[in-house]
Amino acid sequence: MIRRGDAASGDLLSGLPHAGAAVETLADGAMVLRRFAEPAAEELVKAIHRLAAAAPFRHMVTPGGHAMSLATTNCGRLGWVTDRAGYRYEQIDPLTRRPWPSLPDVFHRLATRAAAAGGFAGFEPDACLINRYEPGARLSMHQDRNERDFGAPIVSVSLGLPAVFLFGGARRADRPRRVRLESGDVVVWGGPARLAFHGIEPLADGHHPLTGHHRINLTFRKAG
Ligand code: MD6
Ligand code: FE
Repeated sequence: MIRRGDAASGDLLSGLPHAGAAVETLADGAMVLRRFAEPAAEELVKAIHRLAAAAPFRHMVTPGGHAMSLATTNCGRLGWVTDRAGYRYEQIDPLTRRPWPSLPDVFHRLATRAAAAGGFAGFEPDACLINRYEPGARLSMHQDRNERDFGAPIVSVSLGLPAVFLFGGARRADRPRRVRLESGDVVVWGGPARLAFHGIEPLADGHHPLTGHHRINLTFRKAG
């Protein structure tokens, strides 16, 4: 289903409806808010550069011992980490041994407005995972299940190079849909879709004015 010019997707900077916005339903509880973050994209990328100066991007290691192809950092009270000991949330960045940088206002504003536009009013993120993909980087099919409360949605923001998002069902074997995500697109994801399997196909080479040859994804969660 596509609704053009939905008044629920407000322009982040002016507070006015964003004329280009459209909502595409992926499944019950999951939708793409096309270009919802576009008005804030430059501000978001600037904030990401500041955050990465305090908590650098790094290639985390999976519990199986493989370095991830994408580079990761976090902001917010809790940060998602993986190493040989497993997947979990930590208040302290294991690389810098300091708390993660706090959630910038522009991040918080975007995440809560997108969640509300997607039907999840009252979302209060305490964690933002920042993933940076270069050409060839991918994310294999997984569920997001390290958060305490699956009642809260996830809000996922794409910036820079486009990617193919794989959106499956509650079982790993469910055949996924392929959804192209472009800069400014926001996926909101909760309720009956909260534990759907999903992943990102290997990033195609390219250049984007905002991010050069990278795609950056922000995922906001209520983790604690
Ligand atoms: C990405 N996203 O888009 C990775 N997880 O780079 C995710 O893993 C994800 O987009 C949960 C909900 C939405 C997502
Ligand atoms: Fe995920």
